[in-house]
Amino acid sequence: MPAMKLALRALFSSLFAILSTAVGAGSQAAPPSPFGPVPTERQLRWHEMEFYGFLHFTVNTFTDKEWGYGDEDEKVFNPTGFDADQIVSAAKAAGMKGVILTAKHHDGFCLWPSQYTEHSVRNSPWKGGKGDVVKEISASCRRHGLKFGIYLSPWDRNHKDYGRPEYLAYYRNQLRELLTNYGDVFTVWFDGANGGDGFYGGAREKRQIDNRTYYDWPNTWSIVRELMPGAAMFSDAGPDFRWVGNEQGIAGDPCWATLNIAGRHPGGTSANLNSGERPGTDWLPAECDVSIRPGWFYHANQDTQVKTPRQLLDIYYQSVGRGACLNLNLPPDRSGRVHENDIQALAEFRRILNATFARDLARKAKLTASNTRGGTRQFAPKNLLDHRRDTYWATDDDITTPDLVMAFGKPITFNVVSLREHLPLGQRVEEFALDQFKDGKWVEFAKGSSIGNLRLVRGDFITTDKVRLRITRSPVCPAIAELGLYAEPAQGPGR
Ligand code: FUL
Repeated sequence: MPAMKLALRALFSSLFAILSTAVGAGSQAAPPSPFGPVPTERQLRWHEMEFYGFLHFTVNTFTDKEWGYGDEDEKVFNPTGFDADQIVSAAKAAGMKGVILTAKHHDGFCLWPSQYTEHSVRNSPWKGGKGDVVKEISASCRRHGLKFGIYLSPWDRNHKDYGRPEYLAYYRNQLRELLTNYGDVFTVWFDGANGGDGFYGGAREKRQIDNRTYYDWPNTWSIVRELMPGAAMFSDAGPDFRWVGNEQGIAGDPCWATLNIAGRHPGGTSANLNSGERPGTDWLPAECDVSIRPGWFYHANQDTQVKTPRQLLDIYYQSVGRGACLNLNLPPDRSGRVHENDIQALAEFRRILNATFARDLARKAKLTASNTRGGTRQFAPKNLLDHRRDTYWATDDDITTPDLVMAFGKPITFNVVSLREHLPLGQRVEEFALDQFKDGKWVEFAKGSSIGNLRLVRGDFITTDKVRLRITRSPVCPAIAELGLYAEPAQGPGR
């Protein structure tokens, strides 16, 4: 009998070898070539943030203004119970991964004791002139595991030299202070509002600047690169991420991560910032900035106008869910804390998001793709379910419109589909469609175009035992990192 056993074993092992070659198990295939502009490491880290917050806080909080003229007495800045941990905890509880503080807004008042001006917290009664908001917020971020970013307004309505070359030296000195004394900074936010009337050291006049040339941005950006190489820089035109073109927090559909950067500059045209441009010469993804209240700064008369949890959710789906990052402003009040109404709205918003994304209903699906690159495990559809950005399903180079079927074995009910591309290979897919298996046939329930960092398709509830993804237009083979299905929890009536 041993001879028979040996023969059987030989037969099985050759059968196994044939099968392995057929499905390509264990074999390797080269990854797809990148398509178009691709993100830098710095941009990839920024994409992973997805949701962070602004903190607009300065003399305006106490004068009830949105834009201070620049002649405010430092003594007006006097929060009665400033609590950095309360502010940062509010951001953290909302699910934010970082906060960006207005270290200096257009009024020129500095929230840190800058050695280059008297117009700062040092001359305010707060903490007897010994306070430093930048220090307290950045330290609290470190304690709570949030990243810290700065907003340093280029337009300065207080400074006597604004509009002249001397002001640039002042601005850059302040940037250096902020980037050397307060630990790690994940982003520097360069605002585009420019020029006009102001105090300007007592001149009280109108100063117009040419925002294409005055700021000499490349030399300011190089300071950030030198002192904080990991920081991603924002402006209307990058260099690392762009404004989305509105202050409602809504990205376009589509919202491409690419843009033609030639001829653009901070404070310049907002054409196509909402949708991005395809083809585009540069990877320049969008940030959606919006305030939780009508104003950027706290105004007591807006306490009843805090966005509702449902409004915040709609914004989330139209920003993060369209491949952008969401920068949601939480303005501290005159006590120096985030108001209770804002905290409550954020808590319910977070509860709903957590309940939605706690369980990926596709995680046990059986996946069948019309093609897998090289037939290898390395690019197999199961990579779609592991919630990792670095593994992905890809097809052979000549297969640009593949299908993928997810079978659940029993009906599942969902109303949100998530898709993510593997960004290091560029933004590839141009159109996709989703089908449900209904009454014995495939029925389309959604279609879309840009995917990029994330695409959340949110619609009516669907119950089905099979879902199909069709890539319907792509210039190259797709590289998809994630495909998930989720169900929003039931919500009460009203908004
Ligand atoms: C704008 C500013 O003028 C607003 O005050 C606010 O800071 C917003 C985020 O950016 O350009």
